Amino acid sequence: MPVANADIARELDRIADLLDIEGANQFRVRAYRRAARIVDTLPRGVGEMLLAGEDLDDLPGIGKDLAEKIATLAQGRHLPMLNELEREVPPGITALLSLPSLGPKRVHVLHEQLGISNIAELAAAARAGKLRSLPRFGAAIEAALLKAVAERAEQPRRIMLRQAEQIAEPLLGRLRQVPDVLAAEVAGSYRRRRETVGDLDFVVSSNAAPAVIERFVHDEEVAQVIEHGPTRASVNLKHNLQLDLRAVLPASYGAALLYFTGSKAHNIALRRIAVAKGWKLNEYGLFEGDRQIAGVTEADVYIRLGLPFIPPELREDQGEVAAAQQGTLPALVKLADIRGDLHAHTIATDGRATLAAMAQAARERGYSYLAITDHSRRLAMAHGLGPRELTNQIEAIRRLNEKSSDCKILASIEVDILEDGKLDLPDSVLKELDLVVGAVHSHFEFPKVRQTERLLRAMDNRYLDIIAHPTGRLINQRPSYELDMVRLLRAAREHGCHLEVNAQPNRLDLPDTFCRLAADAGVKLAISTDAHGVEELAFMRYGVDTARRGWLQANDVLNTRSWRELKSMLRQR
Ligand code: DGT
Ligand code: CA
Ligand code: CA
Repeated sequence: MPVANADIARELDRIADLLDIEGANQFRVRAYRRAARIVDTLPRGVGEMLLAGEDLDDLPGIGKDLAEKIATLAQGRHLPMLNELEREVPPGITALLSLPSLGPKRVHVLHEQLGISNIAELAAAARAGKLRSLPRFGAAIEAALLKAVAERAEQPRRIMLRQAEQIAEPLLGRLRQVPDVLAAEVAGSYRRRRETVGDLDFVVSSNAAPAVIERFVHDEEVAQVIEHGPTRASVNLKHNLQLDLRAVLPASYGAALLYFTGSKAHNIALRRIAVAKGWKLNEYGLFEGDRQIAGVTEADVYIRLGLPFIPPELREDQGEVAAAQQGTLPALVKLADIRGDLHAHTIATDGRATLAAMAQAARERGYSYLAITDHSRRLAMAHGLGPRELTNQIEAIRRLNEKSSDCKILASIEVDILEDGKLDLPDSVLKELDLVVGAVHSHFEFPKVRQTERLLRAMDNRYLDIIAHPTGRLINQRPSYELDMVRLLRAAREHGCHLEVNAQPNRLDLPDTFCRLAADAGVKLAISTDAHGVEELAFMRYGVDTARRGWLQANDVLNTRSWRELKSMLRQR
């Protein structure tokens, strides 16, 4: 149930923005803004207050109507009024708010006077000098907007892999249903499982390419056709993502899949091997003169080049071709190797499911263990557990384990690493737990040395087993805090402490390149979902994707082991 206060506040601010853009009554707009600030600064979670039977309209500045809306949001439900506003206001228009000096009032003017409802229209109007004479604008603002729009155009916009999946998979499903489509796959960075993708690349095998392409460009998801020929199309999807489609004959499908999976650098490395043998490699096949010698499948091409199949996640020209030649490619960890999850929350703090429900979901996934790691008290926004509540939870876990033994629930904690590197619970409490996960949730701004030493200090605590989301980054949202990763890994290795690969799709932390550094440094990693609900246990596969991109093998990963074996690798237990 609990939705974070900050998220509720964001929704309220969005309502205020939309109302303001519409030109609504200023009292009304201000009431929502004020409510957003009040909710954001409450010392306790709105969800918790409601559970305690408190009336939100007792809060100063919040009337009955707003109190009801806040309660609806706190339960994670949609507000009909917000849905209606989203329908009334043109879809691209709120993107304008992300530009400097454009608040709702100026956006309202742009829409009302010039009919501008997206960034492209704004850019055109600015270039034509139409903004400077508008009320609330001027030459300086027009110039600043022109500059901002130009900078934005330069920055490639990349979307997170999970969002890309939600768009690509239904499309791929429909494409595979098209008559004459023999096979279809998403290639590109998507298939290499990069954390973000710049666009989608579809490869299709067919003997009737033109008909397939024709069908595809009329898909419901296609917003605009950029380019359209007999074997290829480039389109913009409604989700503001570009998609490149290539259709080839079955004899070329493997070669095309290989080529469009990339990376470009990997392709170049392969082509060099082909050329050295006097052959030619392109998206149609491997050729000796005019004769095709491979290309029906990818493996076919690799074999002909004298190489084993290289998994897409490794195809970044980071030594994989040499490793393949020497027969030293890693046997990458697989989802099926994972035997448990070492980071999950319940309603005791900011999770959405009960302990029993999480345990049942882990059992259904066939896991041998699940660590319950609710927050420690310092993380007030998640109403963290103090020693007494934690003791109660340990009791509840013990009872649960007595009832059923096939999936062991581990009593654990996501303990806050405080400003000075101390942990937010006394050792006397930590030592009662099966496993201790520690995490930084504050002071992201510390300079590198101070932040690194804070984490090293945390590892000095002999009960700390795993550092969760070690860099603190949120993809497309917040960069990593400054950290000397090499020093951290060396210390982790010395202390026998472990790091996490957090599988939340917007974290993927450790990032792939650091996974590889960690394995090289001899540090074992836990791939954990940080699930805040039963459905999020399924995020495990994103963590595995990241680990595979980091060259990790099952042996590098803690939770590929039985609990017995894992336990012997923890500290002080
Ligand atoms: P992205 O879309 O930025 O996330 O990354 P990719 O890797 O999907 O790149 P994209 O969409 O530009 O191209 C898809 C694949 O096509 C790329 O990974 C390799 C191949 N490719 C594209 N351009 C070239 C090229 O000029 N030479 C070679 N050898 N391959 C290319
Ligand atoms: Ca791509
Ligand atoms: Ca592309």
